[in-house]
Amino acid sequence: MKIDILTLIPGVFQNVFNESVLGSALEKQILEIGFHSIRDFGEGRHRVVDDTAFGGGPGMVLKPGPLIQAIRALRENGEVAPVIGLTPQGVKLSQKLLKELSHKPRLMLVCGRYEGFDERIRREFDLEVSIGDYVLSGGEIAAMVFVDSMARLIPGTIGDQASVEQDSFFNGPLDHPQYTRPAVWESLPVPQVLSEGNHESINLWRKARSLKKTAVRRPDLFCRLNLDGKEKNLLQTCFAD
Ligand code: 6GU
Repeated sequence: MKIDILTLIPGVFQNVFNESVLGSALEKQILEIGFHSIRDFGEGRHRVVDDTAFGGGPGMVLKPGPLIQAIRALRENGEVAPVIGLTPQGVKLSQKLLKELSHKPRLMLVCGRYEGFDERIRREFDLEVSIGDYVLSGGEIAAMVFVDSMARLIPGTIGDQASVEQDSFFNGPLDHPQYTRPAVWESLPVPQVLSEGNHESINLWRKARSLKKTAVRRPDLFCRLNLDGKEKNLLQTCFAD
C-alpha cells in the first residue's frame, strides 16, 4: 500500500514512522509513505497557505487554492486513490473502517491545521475521518494514528497475522488478560490454568475472561457481540467466581 500524506509539517512524522511495526513495514516496502508539503503549493513569494476568515473570528483558515492544487498534483501522477481529510467533523475511525480501506492499493491523507479548511476544500475529499470527540491542533497526530493502525492490517507487517486477528475490536470482544513471568509477583499469582499446559482449558479460560472484560468495561461493545449458547454458558461460569 502507498499512503501519501499532505501536511504543513512533514518533519513531525519521521521519528514515529521509523520505529517498530511501522519502521519494519517501510523497510520491507510493504508500505510506502510519501510526504508532501502543502506549503510547496503556497501562493506568492511567502508561499501563503492560510488567511483570515470571511465574517470575522479568531484564527486562520486554510485557503482552497494551495491545498486543492496539491491534491490534484498528487492525483495526476498516480492511480486513483481515495482522498481522506482528517478533521474532527469526519466519521469516527474504527477497526472496521481501517479493514475496509486496507484493501486499497493507495490512499491520500490530508492534514488540516489552524481553525480548519475553507469549506470548498471538502468537495475534494472522498471521506472525512476523525479519531474521536476531542480537538487536536491539527490532523498530523490523527494521520499517525491512522497509519499505525493501518500498517498492522497489511499482510506481512506483523510476523504472526493470527495475532492481529486476535486483537481487540477485530472480532468484537476485548483482549483476554495476559501474564508473563514471574509466576508470583508481590504475592499475586498467575491464574493456575495458564501454567498447566492444557490448551483447550486455556482457550476456554481466555474466551471467558475476554467476554467478562468486555461486559464489565465496554457494555456498548458487549451488546453487539451476538453470543451463542456456548459462549453464554462460559460467561456464566466466570461471573460465578
Ligand atoms: Cl482528524 N483533526 C483534528 N484537528 N482534531 C481531531 C481529529 C482530527 N480527530 C479528532 N479530533
